Amino acid sequence: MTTASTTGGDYQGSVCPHDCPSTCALEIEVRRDEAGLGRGIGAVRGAEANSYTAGVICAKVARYAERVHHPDRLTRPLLRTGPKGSGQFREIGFEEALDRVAAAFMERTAQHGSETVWPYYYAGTMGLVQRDGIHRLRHAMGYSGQLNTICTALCEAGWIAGVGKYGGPDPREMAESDLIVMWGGNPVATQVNVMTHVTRARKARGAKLVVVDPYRTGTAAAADMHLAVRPGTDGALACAVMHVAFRDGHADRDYMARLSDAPAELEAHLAARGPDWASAITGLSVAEIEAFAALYGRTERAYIRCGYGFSRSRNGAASLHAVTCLPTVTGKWRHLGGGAFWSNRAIYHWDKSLIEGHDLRDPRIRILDQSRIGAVLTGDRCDLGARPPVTALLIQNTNPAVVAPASEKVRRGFLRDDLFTCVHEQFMTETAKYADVVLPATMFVEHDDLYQAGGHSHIQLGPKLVEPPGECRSNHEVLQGLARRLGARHRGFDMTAREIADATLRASGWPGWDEIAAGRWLDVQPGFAESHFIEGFGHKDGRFHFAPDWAAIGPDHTVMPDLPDHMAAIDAADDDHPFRMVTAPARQFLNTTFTETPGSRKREIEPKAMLHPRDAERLGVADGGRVRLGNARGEVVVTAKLAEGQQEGVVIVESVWPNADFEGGVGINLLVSDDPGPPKGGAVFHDTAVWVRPAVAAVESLAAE
Ligand SMILES: Nc1nc2c(c(=O)[nH]1)N[C@H]1C(S)=C(S)[C@@H](COP(=O)(O)OP(=O)(O)OC[C@H]3O[C@@H](n4cnc5c(=O)[nH]c(N)nc54)[C@H](O)[C@@H]3O)O[C@H]1N2
Ligand SMILES: Nc1nc2c(c(=O)[nH]1)N[C@H]1C(S)=C(S)[C@@H](COP(=O)(O)OP(=O)(O)OC[C@H]3O[C@@H](n4cnc5c(=O)[nH]c(N)nc54)[C@H](O)[C@@H]3O)O[C@H]1N2
Ligand code: SF4
Ligand SMILES: [Mo]
Repeated sequence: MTTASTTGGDYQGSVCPHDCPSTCALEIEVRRDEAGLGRGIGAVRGAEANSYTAGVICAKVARYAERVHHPDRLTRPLLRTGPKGSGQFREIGFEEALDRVAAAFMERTAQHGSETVWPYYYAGTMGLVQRDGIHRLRHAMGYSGQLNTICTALCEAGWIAGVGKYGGPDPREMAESDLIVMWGGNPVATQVNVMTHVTRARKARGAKLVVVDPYRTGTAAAADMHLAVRPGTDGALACAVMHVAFRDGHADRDYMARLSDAPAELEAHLAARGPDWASAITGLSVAEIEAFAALYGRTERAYIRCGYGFSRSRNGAASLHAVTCLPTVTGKWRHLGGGAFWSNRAIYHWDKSLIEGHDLRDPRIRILDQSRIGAVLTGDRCDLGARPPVTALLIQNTNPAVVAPASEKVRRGFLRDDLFTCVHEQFMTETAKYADVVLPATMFVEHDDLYQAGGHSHIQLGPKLVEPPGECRSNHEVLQGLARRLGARHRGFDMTAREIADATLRASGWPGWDEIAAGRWLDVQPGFAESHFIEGFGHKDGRFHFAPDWAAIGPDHTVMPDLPDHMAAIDAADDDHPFRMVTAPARQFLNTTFTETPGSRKREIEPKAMLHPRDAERLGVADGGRVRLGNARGEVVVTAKLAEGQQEGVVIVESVWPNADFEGGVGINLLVSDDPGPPKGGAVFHDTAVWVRPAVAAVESLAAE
């Protein structure tokens, strides 16, 4: 798609590559040289013609030119010259850099076996070829596997437990709902397009928006009702709402008899879980719970949009499952604009064998937990057993030195002398600073890729639009270079990224690249009956499961509740740690991406701890004063910000700021545990008990002594 622009460039179709369920359809202004080659980008806007994006994108991506043309972008391969983490490097050639990486991998493999190399990646780009191609090298070489737990594992477990399939009512149907419940998510900051469809419903139908979130986010501030639960108590709220539905005649018994597994057991189980019970756990008043339950009970077209936030606790999978039970008890899945939604990932039915090299996979190779990178690198026997240590890393699209839990362990791991680390990055992140070899990476406008959307239903293409700066290479090109040197054989290494994308589309039953490009995108939302589970849910018996088979989902299943419940497994506050800390996403950042762009930094200003004014008063802390937060893992110092709209005993630190932006260079994930959330792992970023003290008081009391 090419249209004229007013500022000289032409607009080309693309798609936002970032880890955000909105996966916005973009139009990017391309600046060209005399020969017509794309040399840079100008304005970035949302595609009006895409029915989900509807012309709206977030501010941080609208400013993308400042990221592509950032003066600090990495453009040359670097070799470490100073101590690990010092940031001292010298430039080397790309071929030499790849030679060194391959030699290090071969040398360590000879010493310890192939599992000693851990290709470590995540979702800095969501393009299927550039993100997931690393598995092809992994499988070809027998390198260690990665269990992806840093983001979606707890949601996956909770959703699949009841529904049995990753899909649901078309997210655009929110515009036709009378009640949208945003449960544990903050789309104003994290996926702005949800708000487009909510706004449509409010304008056209007078729809209500209810937000369940421990603090007054931008989304909560815009809501008709904000339920400021204590973190990690959503299961209790969900149970009480179902209790009221049974009590007040809003339960759809015919529906449950037809399409659920254990409605009678559920009703009996919920008898003791009413609003009084839930009030004591959630900290909401009985009146708030009754009001929400009544509104939900009487509204047919009620759409629950599950965010990720409330899953990031030790009981997160149980809580998510409990929430998905609501539309089943009340039969709301049947209605247009009704039901619940988390992710549409199953509707794409990708055949990723070419991208990931499935044919080469050896099931005997160990799989290491991504969120426990600190434990793995510091040799924790829980993770390694009797198998070899990890002595070499290839890292693409992720910044674990900042984003992973228990960051002190991560730091110690990266500092190990016997560890060889190659980081392929766009910027000198804190992870890249620990590397022995840093390789410069392309950005999405500089390489070809294929994208799916978790939060809607479009397959989209992101073609290469501009030439990369300096020597930047795409992930695929780096993998090709390493494969050649390591002797890894697979036809995927001999194809271009676009050829792989095209072949993957066709193998998955979709039209090829050119055909999709001609139509700009492909909307693959299944029809109403399938999306609303009219003929049945995803399990073999076609029923929604109130009593999940947790054992089929993950190894740590014995701790899971038999029926939806408040699972009291959280890091509860106690006398020594009276606050529950949530590290919710900052609006102008995307994880740590955009922490390098001036437009985002100047709006976020600095890391802050949001405290209830009464807590602040009790602590003797003023707005703008410094506070120290701590637990057994350590302490961090941040600026206090007084905030109404959250309960006392709750502290919010919006994230993910670089560690370097905190006093002493230790970031917020120092305090976050790397305990795996059951039943199949998952990082528990919003499940941390801490103490809070005035930061200056400690110094004063020392002085007084
Ligand atoms: N601006 C911005 N956008 C982003 C990101 C970002 O960092 N910044 N990150 C991207 C990524 S990787 C993801 S996965 C998505 C995540 O986007 P979301 O689905 O929005 O999930 P979270 O980021 O975990 O947190 C969302 C909200 O959950 C709330 N929350 C925390 N604990 C609880 C709880 O126990 N109960 C309830 N009810 N709510 C709770 C938090 O206060 C927060 O407001 O966003 C993506 N978009
Ligand atoms: N405290 C706290 N911690 C959190 C969270 C939280 O809510 N609170 N959220 C968690 C969640 S949900 C997630 S998903 C993780 C995400 O954590 P990460 O996956 O580490 O996400 P980013 O920080 O955005 O890092 C992505 C990196 O990929 C790089 N990158 C982008 N595109 C490419 C490319 O094409 N090639 C290469 N080689 N590199 C590229 C970017 O420059 C960036 O540095 O963080 C988690 N950490
Ligand atoms: S809302 Fe999400 S998908 Fe859309 S442009 Fe922003 S980060 Fe990208
Ligand atoms: Mo995420």
